[in-house]
Amino acid sequence: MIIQDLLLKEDTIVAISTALKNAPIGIIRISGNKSFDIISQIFKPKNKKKINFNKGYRIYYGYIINDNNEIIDEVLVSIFRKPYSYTGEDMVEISAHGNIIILNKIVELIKSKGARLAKGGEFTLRAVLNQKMDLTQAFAIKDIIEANTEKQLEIAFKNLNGKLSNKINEIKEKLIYWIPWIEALVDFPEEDIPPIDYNLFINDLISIKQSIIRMLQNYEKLKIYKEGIDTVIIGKPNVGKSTFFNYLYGQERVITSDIPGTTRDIISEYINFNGFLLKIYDTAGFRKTQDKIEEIGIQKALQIIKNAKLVFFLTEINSIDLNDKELLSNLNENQYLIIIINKIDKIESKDLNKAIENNTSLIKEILYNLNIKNYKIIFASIKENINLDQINKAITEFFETNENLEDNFYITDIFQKELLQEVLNYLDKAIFEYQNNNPVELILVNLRLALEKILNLLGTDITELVINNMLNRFCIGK
Ligand SMILES: Nc1nc2c(ncn2[C@@H]2O[C@H](COP(=O)(O)OP(=O)(O)OP(=O)(O)O)[C@@H](O)[C@H]2O)c(=O)[nH]1
Ligand SMILES: [Mg+2]
Repeated sequence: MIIQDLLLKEDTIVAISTALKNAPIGIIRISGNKSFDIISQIFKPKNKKKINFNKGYRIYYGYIINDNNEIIDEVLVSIFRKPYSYTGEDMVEISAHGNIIILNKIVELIKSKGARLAKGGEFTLRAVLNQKMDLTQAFAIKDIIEANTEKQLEIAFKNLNGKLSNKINEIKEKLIYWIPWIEALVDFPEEDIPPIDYNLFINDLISIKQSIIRMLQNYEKLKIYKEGIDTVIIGKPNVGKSTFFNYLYGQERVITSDIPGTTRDIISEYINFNGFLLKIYDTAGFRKTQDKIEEIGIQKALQIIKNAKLVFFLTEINSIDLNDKELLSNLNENQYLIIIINKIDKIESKDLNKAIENNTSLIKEILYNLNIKNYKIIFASIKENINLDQINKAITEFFETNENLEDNFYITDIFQKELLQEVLNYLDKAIFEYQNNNPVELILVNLRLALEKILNLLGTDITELVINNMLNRFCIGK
């Protein structure tokens, strides 16, 4: 199918919009000029009351019937008249029983009456083409569907409400203020056009640049929320790493035992920690070993440690030694380190304070010698649930101090990121041409290109690039 056909929106499209597995209810959507015609051919109302297509927002109860008058399912049919629908076109939603065989049968029937299967994101593409929303909002809808955490949802809803759109429109307005002015000066030099204050102009470009740079930085921060923050649990054998992994995961995911060297391979899971996503790795205990398999596990662990942003270093109270030191020497200064000195339940309470004091100074000395400055030390018993709240607090603090996202607008997709980078590029070029006293035309060319990318971002200007990004990234039925 060529892009032009998609832009014309002449076809009526159909798709299953709910998950493609059996469920209590499944919804099929139809959008386009033939929607009403098609539904009137395949739907038989239960109470003989015909669908009144002059009225939208109505729901009818009845049966989907095939050409042999056989009932395929008992359904509810909702009618949306253009432009008051998701796509801005005439639309029908059929709520059927959520059985995939039934849903596919209904879709086939609808196709036989002249609709074609929608491409992924095509309903939303039509919504953008019909100006029901702009492209930043379309991507927000995708983000809402795909969000894994509360934080992502919060940002997606802000974007849906137009926060990102407002920001991008601000940039657009600034460019639209200068471009025609400069054009006029170039095209009609003999006319009496007021001269441009180039200081103001350049300042404007610089302020646009700054806000774009901020958006690009936020994109990187946000990635952590989307993809999860790489978190690793390390320590000597038998100190309780896997027990801690299971605690964070919320169930017995990995084997724990009192035999040192229990975990040999790397195990990872995503966990949602109070709205933040962690990608957490359990690793093999670190020690000198003759066991080949164990050694491979240790080498793998050292690789994982390099990439981790958040590190849980576990050790056992009264067992801190040179192995701990050697393992800690693999960390780098960009990592946030939470040291858990585990198994304090093994110490009699009368000796505990003294032990904490001794172990604290031991570990601090090691950290000092390794020049590690940022860390938290927590004495705990994971098995006996002692001081786990302190661990939770330390994780929360990590997110709060490191990845604060205070803005109200965010780009969330690589497609948006790449477009903004291009805008930045053209603005730099425009500034460069000005600073080198080059002809104004050269400034203008770059400003026009920057504006073009901004219009792509908003979906005002729908190019092949925009369409491909929507069709590839969105799921079918949305
Ligand atoms: N007393 C006590 N025992 C604990 C505590 N946490 C874990 N354990 C026990 O310590 C033993 C080792 O725990 P694991 O979680 O398997 O230790 P690990 O660090 O994953 O060990 P490897 O995989 O061999 O490196 C198990 O018997 C646990 O039940 C604790 O807080 N107190
Ligand atoms: Mg283990």
